[in-house]
Amino acid sequence: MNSTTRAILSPECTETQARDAQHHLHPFTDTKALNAKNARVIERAEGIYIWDSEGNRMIDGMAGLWCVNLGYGRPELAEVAAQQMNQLPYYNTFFQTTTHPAAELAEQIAALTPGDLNHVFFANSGSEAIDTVIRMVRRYWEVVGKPWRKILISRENAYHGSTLGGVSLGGMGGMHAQGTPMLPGIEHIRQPYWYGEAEAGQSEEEFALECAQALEERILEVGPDNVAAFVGEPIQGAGGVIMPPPGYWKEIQRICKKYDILVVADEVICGFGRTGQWFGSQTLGIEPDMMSMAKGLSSGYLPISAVAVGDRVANALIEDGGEFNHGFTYSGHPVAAAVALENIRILRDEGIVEKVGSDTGPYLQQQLRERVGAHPLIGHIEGTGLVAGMALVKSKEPKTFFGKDEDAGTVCRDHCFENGLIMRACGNRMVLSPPLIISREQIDEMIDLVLVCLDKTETSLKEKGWM
Ligand code: PXG
Repeated sequence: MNSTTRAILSPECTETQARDAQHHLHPFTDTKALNAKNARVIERAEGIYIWDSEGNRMIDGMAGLWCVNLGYGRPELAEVAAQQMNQLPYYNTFFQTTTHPAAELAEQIAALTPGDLNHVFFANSGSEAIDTVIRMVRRYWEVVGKPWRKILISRENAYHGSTLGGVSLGGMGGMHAQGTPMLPGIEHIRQPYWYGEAEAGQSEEEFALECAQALEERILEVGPDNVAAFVGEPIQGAGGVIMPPPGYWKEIQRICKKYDILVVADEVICGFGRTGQWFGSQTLGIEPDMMSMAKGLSSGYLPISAVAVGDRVANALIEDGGEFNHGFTYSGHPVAAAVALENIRILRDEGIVEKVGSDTGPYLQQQLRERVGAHPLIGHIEGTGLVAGMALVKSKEPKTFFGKDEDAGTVCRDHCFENGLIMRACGNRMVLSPPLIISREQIDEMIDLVLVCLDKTETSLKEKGWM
């Protein structure tokens, strides 16, 4: 059945939709609006494709939510999970106890991560990893005798999760506006979004310096001795795939070093091959003191996250910190850890990260720029490896963005859904982040669909009078 053929809804599916509408509150969703049209039921998946209950096949251009790096349907992951569940489905890591998978995964993460990130703290989601970062950096400064160093600095339009710590550290205005107040002791500086925010004629390098220097200005405003850490995604993901212009991270690091401020890379999206190296820090030239990771750590097959901790922080906590009063029931969950180990083994043994770096990543970037860049709706394309963001514009020259109420991204996203492609809209930026196992032929197929959907979007936007 091709992607445009519609089957009649099975009774099972309509029942699921009814149950869902009656009882399920979805994340980041206007439930009333959703219930008026019903949720789409996703039933199965294989490789880069997912199928809904109407039999429509879609390319999952988002790898779920930036996480199914290995693609769907790898039996090895199911097998290790079943084996581990039979042997030891759960035990905690609180009671002076550990498990084989948790210890081995800590060792493997320490070996995979760059620099001296030699210790690992486990959690279950990116948000929990970020909460762990917040508590751990503040605890570090307490242990080394500077308990007044509390402030964490991050960026506007950053995404660091949805727990109170994650949402406060993130820089999403719409999230900050709900469930207030946010956590104190967090500052946000401007994001390095050159295409959207640079002055006319400003080079990428000039703009990079200006954005990084906003960090130094803020440090001086709040007092250098009050700042605990700077936290940033190597490439902003949910913010629309904002690729920092050349020189940005180098300057951020210089400033952090000057004022003795810890650097934390939030690798929840960039980690595990997305950028063509194991971590975005390697691609962007960041030498972090700590790294948060989740998503691609298990390719999303089970929830698990981790914070990799460098020697400076780990040694202080271990030698002088006593008990760190923090942790989760499922920290180092043996089944999730076993699945993460198998995921890493496959990524490594099949050379998947290297392939993204040398073959499919550059191919996607080149094809997008050559084929999609010329489309009248696309103002600019940025990204590296298998992650890309595209700015939708009313006009390229002069550069004109859509207005506040002109939701071109959602119009485009809906056309994609209808035409067999999952492409996410972050405001009026369209983003792609497909499974890392995507082949060149499948990239061609995905880009063919992107072009079809952009044409349909252009027609719709003209009908609405937005273009
Ligand atoms: N940090 C980063 C960089 C993330 O991208 C989190 C932390 C939080 O992870 P958890 O596992 O708690 O969700 C994320 C998550 C989107 C979208 O719509 C992005 C994320 C999560 C949900 C939706 O792009 N990123």
